[in-house]
Amino acid sequence: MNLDCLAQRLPDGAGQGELLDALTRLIEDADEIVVCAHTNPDGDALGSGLGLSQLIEARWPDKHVVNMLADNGIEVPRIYAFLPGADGFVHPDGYRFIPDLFICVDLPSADRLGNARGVMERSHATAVVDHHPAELPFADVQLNRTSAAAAGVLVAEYAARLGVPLTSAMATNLLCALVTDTGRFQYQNADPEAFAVASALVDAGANPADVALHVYQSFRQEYLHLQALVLGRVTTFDRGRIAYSYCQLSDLQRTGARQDECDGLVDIVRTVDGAEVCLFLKETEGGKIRGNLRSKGVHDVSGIAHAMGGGGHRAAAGFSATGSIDEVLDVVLPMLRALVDGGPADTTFMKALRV
Ligand SMILES: [Mn+2]
Repeated sequence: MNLDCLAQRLPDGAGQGELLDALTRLIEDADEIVVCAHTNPDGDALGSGLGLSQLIEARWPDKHVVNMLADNGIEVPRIYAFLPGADGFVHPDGYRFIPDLFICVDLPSADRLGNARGVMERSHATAVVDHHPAELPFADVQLNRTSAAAAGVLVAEYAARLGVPLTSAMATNLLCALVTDTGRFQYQNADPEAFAVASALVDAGANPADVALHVYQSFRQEYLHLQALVLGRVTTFDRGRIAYSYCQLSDLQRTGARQDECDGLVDIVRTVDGAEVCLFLKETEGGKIRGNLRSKGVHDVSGIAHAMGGGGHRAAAGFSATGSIDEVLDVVLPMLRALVDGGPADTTFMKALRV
């Protein structure tokens, strides 16, 4: 499928064509452009950001486009280091300029910009290209299409609208975005559009086997030992409808696994037969607990993430909380039980735990 076919499949940018044109005007008015995704970047954050910056450079070679990580002092997670352009990210504390345009990708809230928030705030103009449910708009051009399986889908759609042929580098980045956000095309968001875009990306030179090799078949032994610990702790309750597990900082020390390797652990929990909703808790430096929620069916877990001060999609959401893993379980498990049983949640302790 070529880009023309893709443009036909996405005739009006699924209703967002005017916003894409508004984004074009912001880009045309800018010289210095920063593209940045959310803190703790995943495959969609990195892939869609790199794909978008490469698209802008292809269409407007005179623009200076900078890819920024939201956090100071972090590296691109090693499984994503193969992405074309991944070696070119800058950190907020190493960037002294005032951008004409700051584009957030895969980011529903300025809160998740981490250290890059100050760079956005000093930018002359701002834009969002995202597929999370819109929270409070925080940019001049706010494109949130929740039906898109990944932010990378919106970037592919933008390329089609601009009529810019995808390079194999762009296609690889966008395919990584799509593969990871759909859980290898296994989640509920793996819709016809996701497959149509994937087809166009493979046509343009992306190699699915190569993406899979780096992202899913290149784990360090230390990480696999951590996986074994997390697997050993999988617990179900409410007749197996709820499953959870967790990872403590001491587990990292014990196995030698690294914090940035832990993002896929929630997917272990969701493999439990019969589990309708899943929770994975990860203890992080500074006494915070990062929570990942997943729904395998009809339940919408985003409300619980919101109640905990986080956000996300109905089938995949997250939050941060203070307290111990046990304390967070004491708060979130009753909410999950209320969700699957249809009853009211006990949120008595929520305020105390919110960050
Ligand atoms: Mn995403």
